[in-house]
Amino acid sequence: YEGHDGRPYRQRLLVVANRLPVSAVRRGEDSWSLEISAGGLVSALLGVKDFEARWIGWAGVNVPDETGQKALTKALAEKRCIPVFLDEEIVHQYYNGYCNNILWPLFHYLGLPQEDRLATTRSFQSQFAAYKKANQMFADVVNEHYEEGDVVWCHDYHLMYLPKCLKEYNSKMKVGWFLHTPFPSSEIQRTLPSRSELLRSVLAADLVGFHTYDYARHFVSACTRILGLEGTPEGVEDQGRLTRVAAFPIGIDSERFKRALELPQVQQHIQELQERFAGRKVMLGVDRLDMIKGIPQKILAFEKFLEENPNWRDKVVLLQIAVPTRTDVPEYQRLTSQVHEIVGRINGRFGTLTAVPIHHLDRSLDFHALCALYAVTDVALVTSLRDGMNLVSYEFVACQDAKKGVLILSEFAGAAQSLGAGAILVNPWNITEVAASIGQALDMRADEREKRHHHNFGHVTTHTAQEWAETFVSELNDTVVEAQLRTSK
Ligand code: ADQ
Repeated sequence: YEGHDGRPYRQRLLVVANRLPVSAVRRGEDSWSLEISAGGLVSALLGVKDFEARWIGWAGVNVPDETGQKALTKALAEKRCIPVFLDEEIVHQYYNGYCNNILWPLFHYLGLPQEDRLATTRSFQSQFAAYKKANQMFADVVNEHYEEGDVVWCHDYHLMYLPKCLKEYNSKMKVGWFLHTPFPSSEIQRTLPSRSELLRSVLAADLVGFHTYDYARHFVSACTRILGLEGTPEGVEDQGRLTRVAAFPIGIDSERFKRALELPQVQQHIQELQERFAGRKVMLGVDRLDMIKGIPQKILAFEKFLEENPNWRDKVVLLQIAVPTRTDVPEYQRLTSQVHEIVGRINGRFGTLTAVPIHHLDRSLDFHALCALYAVTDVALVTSLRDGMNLVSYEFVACQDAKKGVLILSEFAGAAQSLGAGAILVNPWNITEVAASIGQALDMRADEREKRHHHNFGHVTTHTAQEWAETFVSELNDTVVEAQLRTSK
């Protein structure tokens, strides 16, 4: 294999995630069009030095027929992607059920299903069986494509059962697993009916990574309390075998944002936005519309701020951009209605014939529009109730080198550990505190803003996504070498 600069790649990196970084649309019986989602994760993994990355995952579409599967596999191969085909029933039970209805809320401290979600708990066993079956299907595809010397990196809560399946195929396979969400306190993990089986499966990996030291510590405590294993400063030991556990905080590709801001069309967009909101301070929220992002709490805090500060009412605007996700789930539908209801009430209460205090958009923005918005913002509001890291806070900072705006950041986002010194940290549940911090941010002196921005900008531009991926992969390689040394001793 050959690298970017003509040197041979040292190794292949098989990146396994629930979703491939492409959207696939069927154009005919045997033709597909593919669009690569150019997110930070993709550029990070493509940029890992000395490794040639290949992706293995679900393409997000149901392809029941063999002709379609063959054609899609061929089209994806050109993008270095390898599909795992999941049928509708498996997707329903594994993805909508076990992943999104059980693990996602649990890992964000929202607990196991109650009330209407309880119906799903009754089918818990079948959902867990589907979860294991789906993970085994991923393992089959990895095993089919694995070549000696490859490094396998599994991603996220969808694939906790995968390390075990892979090691059963080949105990010498180098397997790493990284969790993008928080790992909750062991007291929360204890409530999960399949707690031991999942922990043991993850422990089959050689390296287990989290965004923060706290999540890693929670994982080690869960293994000691629930499985009775020994936790060491390096990880978890089971009968002489060590699974290394550590924190690898993710970052973004900050150069991509810098380059975008220099484009004439983005500059033009920035100017239009500045004219549109002239005379008003711009506050911004960008989130997937998910319970964990604390959107209703954020909007209520903004209402409280307007209530207590009449002088600001016509001088500030909140732009809340919320991409709808999991729209077929009743809880998410309720959240959307709740947010619309609150926004409508506040706009009715504080709006005038010419201006409203909140612009709420239920949609995704393209990358350039997002960069322009970040650049014109005076205060960004990230009020997640829990969040593994939160990359929106990083993206905002990366686009603020000219303006040096203020970041209000939830203490329950992983990013609070890295951007805490530059941001105003808040408890998102305390609406009075968030309202006060909005006032503090809007009134902050330029020298103070500059100092805070300087701290955060330095962090975001040095701890990049590429550095994150490289550190994880090289540590995974070292882990395996160490383990081999141990056994040969
Ligand atoms: P997410 O929960 O999706 O990721 P986040 O880290 O903030 O949260 O990333 C969201 C991404 O989507 C950002 O790149 C953002 O620009 C984009 N996005 C969000 N709303 C958008 C909109 N309206 N229009 C366009 N783009 C939008 C999960 C975890 C996080 C963790 C990441 C990475 O929940 O905690 O930081 O994975 O590990």
